Amino acid sequence: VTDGTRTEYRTCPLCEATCGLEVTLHADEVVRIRGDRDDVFSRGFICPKGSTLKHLEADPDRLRTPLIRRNGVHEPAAWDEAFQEIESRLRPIIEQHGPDAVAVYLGNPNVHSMSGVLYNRVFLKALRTRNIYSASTIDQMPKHVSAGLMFGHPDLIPVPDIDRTGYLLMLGANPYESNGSLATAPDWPGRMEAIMERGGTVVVVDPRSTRTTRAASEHVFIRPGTDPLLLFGLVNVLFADGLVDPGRLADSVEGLDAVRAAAAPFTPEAVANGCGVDADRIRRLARDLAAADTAVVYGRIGTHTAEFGTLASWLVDVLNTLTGNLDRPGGAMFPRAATEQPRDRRGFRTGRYTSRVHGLPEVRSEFPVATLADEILAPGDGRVRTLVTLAGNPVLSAPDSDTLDRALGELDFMVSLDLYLNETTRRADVILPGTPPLRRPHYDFAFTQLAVRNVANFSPAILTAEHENPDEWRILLRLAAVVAGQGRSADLDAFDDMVFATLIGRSVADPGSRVTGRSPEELFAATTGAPGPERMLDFLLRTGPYGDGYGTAPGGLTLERLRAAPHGVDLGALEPRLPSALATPNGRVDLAPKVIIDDVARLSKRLTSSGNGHLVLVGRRDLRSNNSWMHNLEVLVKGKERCTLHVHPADADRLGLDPGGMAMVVSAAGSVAAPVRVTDDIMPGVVSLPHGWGHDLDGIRLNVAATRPGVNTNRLVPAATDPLSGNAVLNGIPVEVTPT
Ligand SMILES: Nc1nc2c(c(=O)[nH]1)N[C@H]1C(S)=C(S)[C@@H](COP(=O)(O)OP(=O)(O)OC[C@H]3O[C@@H](n4cnc5c(=O)[nH]c(N)nc54)[C@H](O)[C@@H]3O)O[C@H]1N2
Ligand SMILES: Nc1nc2c(c(=O)[nH]1)N[C@H]1C(S)=C(S)[C@@H](COP(=O)(O)OP(=O)(O)OC[C@H]3O[C@@H](n4cnc5c(=O)[nH]c(N)nc54)[C@H](O)[C@@H]3O)O[C@H]1N2
Ligand code: SF4
Ligand SMILES: [Mo]
Repeated sequence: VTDGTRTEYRTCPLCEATCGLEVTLHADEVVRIRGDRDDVFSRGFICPKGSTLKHLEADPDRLRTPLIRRNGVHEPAAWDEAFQEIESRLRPIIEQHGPDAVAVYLGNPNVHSMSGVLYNRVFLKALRTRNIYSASTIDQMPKHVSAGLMFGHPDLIPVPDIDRTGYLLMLGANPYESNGSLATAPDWPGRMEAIMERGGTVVVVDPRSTRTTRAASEHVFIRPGTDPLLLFGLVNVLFADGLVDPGRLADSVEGLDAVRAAAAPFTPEAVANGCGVDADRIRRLARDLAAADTAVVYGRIGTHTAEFGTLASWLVDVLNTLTGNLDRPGGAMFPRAATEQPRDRRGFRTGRYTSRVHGLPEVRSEFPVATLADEILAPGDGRVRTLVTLAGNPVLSAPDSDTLDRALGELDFMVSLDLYLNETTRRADVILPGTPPLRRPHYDFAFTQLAVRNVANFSPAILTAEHENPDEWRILLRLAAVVAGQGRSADLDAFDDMVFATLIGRSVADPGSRVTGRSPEELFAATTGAPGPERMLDFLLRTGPYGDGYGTAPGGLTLERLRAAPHGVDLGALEPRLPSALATPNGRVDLAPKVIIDDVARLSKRLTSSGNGHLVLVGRRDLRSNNSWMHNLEVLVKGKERCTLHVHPADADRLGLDPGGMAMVVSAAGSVAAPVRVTDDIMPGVVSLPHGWGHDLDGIRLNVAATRPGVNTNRLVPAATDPLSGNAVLNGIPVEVTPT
C-alpha cells in the first residue's frame, strides 16, 4: 500500500491457544492488532492479551540493552562488555567447582519461542550441568510422568477431542480465563459451548465457581487436592458395575487387573467424605461417563500442582482407557504435529540420578524447582553457586519464594536473559535483553503437539532487530561458547552450522526417519530458511509426517509452503494413532505402572483424614494476566484490584473478616496481607489468591506494575513436592486467616 501501511499475520505466542493475529503496521510502528478471521484454527478469536503485543513492544521499561550490576545498581552496558563479564566470572566457577555449580532455570516463555525450544538444549549441552530446573515442576510435570509411564514417552500426551466429544469431564481447569492448557484450542469457550449445543454434557470439577463452571452443564465442588479420590471412586464404580470396556484397544492394554485391585478400596462411600462429593453423585458421574457415545476426562493444573499430581494425571487416562475413549474421535487423542520426529521404544523412567541435598529423583533431566533454594543454601561439595535464568521469574512463580529470593542473594554470580528487570532478574549480575515477540519468527513446536486439530502455521518476524543481537538463539549460542570455554568471540555462524549439521546427522542415521541414509550435505544444501531456527524448522517440517521428505513426497510441507499460507495450514482432525504411536518397549499401554501403583498407599491415608478444619488456599487465573510478567502493561492491569483473597461468606463471618478490609494470611512458609473479597464463588473452607503478583520489591524496574503490586501468594506455599514428578504442591495449602 502506498501510504506505508502494511498488514501481517502471525500466531500469538503468549498462551497455549495459538490465536492468529492480524497486525497492521505503519512503517515500523504497530498501529493495530486484532484477531485474524482467516486463521485456519482460531477464525478471528483473540483474548484481551493478544492485542497487547503492541504495548509490550512500546513499554519503556522493557529492556533494550544488557545491564551489569555495579555497586548494587543495574547500569546499561555494551553487549561485548556484558559477555566479557559473564566469561570472566562464570568460567572460573566452572573450572574450580565443575559444571554442576551452575544451575539453569528455564521459564515458561521458552516453550513459546523457537529460540527457546531449539537452542536452550544447545546451551545446556555445552554446560553439562545436572542442575536444571524449569517451570515444568510448578506446572504439568505429573502429566509427563504418567504419560511417559503409560505410553512410553513423556510427550505422548493425549488431548481432549472437544470438537467431537459428547461428554467432557474437566477437573482443575478454567479455560474461560486461561484459554486452555495441554489442550490447545483457540476459543475454548466457543468450543465448549458447542458441546452442549449439540446435546452433549460438560461437567467441571473445581473448588471454586468460575466462568467455566457457570457455563458448564454441571459444577462439582471438590476439596482441594483430593481429585484422585474422586477419580478412583469413578474407576471403582466402572469395575463394580461391569462398565469397563476398552474397546478397540483391548489387546493393546495391560494392567487392567492391577487397576481393578488398586481401585477396590476406593468405593464411592469410602472417598465421599475425603473429596467432598456425595457417593450417589460419584456413581451417577461414572455411569454417565460410561454411557456417553463419546466421552473424555481432562484434568489440568488444579489436579497437577497437587500432593498426588501424578496419581490424578494417571487416573484421568485410566478412565479414558476403561471407557474405550482413549484414542478415538471424541475421546482423548494423540495429535500428530507437523514437526514430530520418530520416537524410540526405550520407554520412560525417572531417577537416573538424584539431587544433592534431598536426594530427589531427576525427572526428564530436571530437578524440582522447589528444591533449588536448598541446593544453593546448603553448604558442601556440589553446591550451586551460579544461576542462569532464561525467561523465568521464579521469585514470584516458585514455592517458598522468600527462601528462594534469599538464596539468590547468596549466589556468587547470576545471569538472566529476560525482557524485564523484575523480581528475579534484580538478583542478576548481568541481564541480557530478550527478543520481544514481533521481532522474532514464530512456530509453535510445543503446542502443535497438544492441539485439538493438526495445524501448522509459521510467522516471520515483522519488525527488525532493535540491537546487534537480533535473536535469542544467537545469545544462547554465545553463552554456550562461553561456558564450553570457546570464548565469547567464537564464530557463531560456524557454531550454528555445526548444530544444524548435527541435527541432520542424527536424522539420517535414524532408521525410523524419513531421510534415513540420505546425504547430509545434500539435505543441508536443499534446506531453505535463514540460519538459526528457521532452517531447522524447514528441516523438521520436511522430515515430519506431512513433509515433502526432501523430494520423496512432492507437495508435502516445507517452510516455503507455510510462508505462502499466512493464515496457517489445516492438517485435519485428530486421528487414531494407537498402538503404532506407542513408545513403550512392548508396544502396549501400561495401565498400571509399578511406581504409580506403589504410590496408592500414600493416597489411602487420605481416606481417613477428612481435613482438620483448616482453611486451605488455592490459586486462580484471570483473563488479563499471564503468570507474573504482563502486569506492566496499563491496558491489562487497569480497573479494580485483582489480587484479592476470595473468602466464602460463612468463613468471613466466622473469622470476623470485613468485606473490603484486609486479611493476614499465614501458612507454614510465610505470611501476606491481602484485601478480602467475600464471595460464594468459593466453597466454604477454601480461600484463593492468584499467583504472579508481588511487584513491591526493591530494585525492580516495572513502573506500572509497582503501582498495583499485589501480594506474592507463593510466599505462603511450602516447598513440598509430589514425589513421583517433583512437581510443587501449589494448591490445598493449609492457612490461618485473620482480620488486620
Ligand atoms: N501459586 C502458583 N504459582 C504458580 C502457578 C499457579 O497456578 N499457582 N502457575 C505456575 C505455572 S503454570 C507456570 S508456567 C509458572 C511460570 O513461571 P515462570 O516461567 O518462572 O514465570 P513467568 O511469570 O512466566 O515469567 C516469565 C519471565 O520471562 C520473561 N519473558 C517473557 N517473554 C520473554 C521472552 O520472549 N524472552 C525472554 N528472554 N524473556 C521473556 C518475563 O519478563 C518473565 O521474567 O508459574 C507457576 N507458578
Ligand atoms: N489469562 C491467563 N491465561 C493463562 C495463564 C495466565 O496466567 N493467565 N497462564 C498460562 C499457563 S502457564 C498455564 S499452565 C495455563 C493453566 O490453565 P488452567 O489449567 O486452565 O489453569 P487455571 O485457570 O489456573 O485453572 C485451574 C483451576 O483449578 C482449580 N483448582 C485449584 N485446586 C484444585 C483442586 O485441588 N482440584 C480441582 N479439581 N481444581 C482445583 C482452581 O480453582 C482453578 O479454577 O494457563 C495459561 N493461560
Ligand atoms: S488466547 Fe492466548 S494466544 Fe489467543 S490472543 Fe489471548 S493470549 Fe494470545
Ligand atoms: Mo504454566
